[in-house]
Amino acid sequence: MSDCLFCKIVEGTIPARKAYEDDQVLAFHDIQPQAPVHLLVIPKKHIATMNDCEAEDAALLGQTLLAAQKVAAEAGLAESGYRLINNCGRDAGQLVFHIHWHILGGEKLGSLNP
Ligand code: DGP
Repeated sequence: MSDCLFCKIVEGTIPARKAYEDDQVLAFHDIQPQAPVHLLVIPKKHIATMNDCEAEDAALLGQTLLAAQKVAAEAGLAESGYRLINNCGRDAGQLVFHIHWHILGGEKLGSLNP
């Protein structure tokens, strides 16, 4: 998609510090890290949000999550743990409308429990 920031990172027209890449998935460091380790994992295919996923994307989504597992392990987070977050839409604070998962770790993260 021509005006999508993350598609431009996939194409290489906007630089990013890549952590993982295969034929369908890319992971790179977030430009505004919210934790000592903050990576983004995306399918290369442009899907705007979680709401836009279709049944035909099931394998791609699985591949993206397995890549996230691998990236987290390579970042040294497998034992200590990490948070995997997808923001979907306005109320979640989604800013980039190309589906992505944040990997956050490297410190004890705040509890999500009330
Ligand atoms: P979200 O709010 O879930 O849409 O998160 C978007 C994330 O994308 C946010 O944490 C900052 C990151 N980001 C925005 N622009 C760039 C960029 O040009 N390069 C990189 N590496 N990350 C970016």
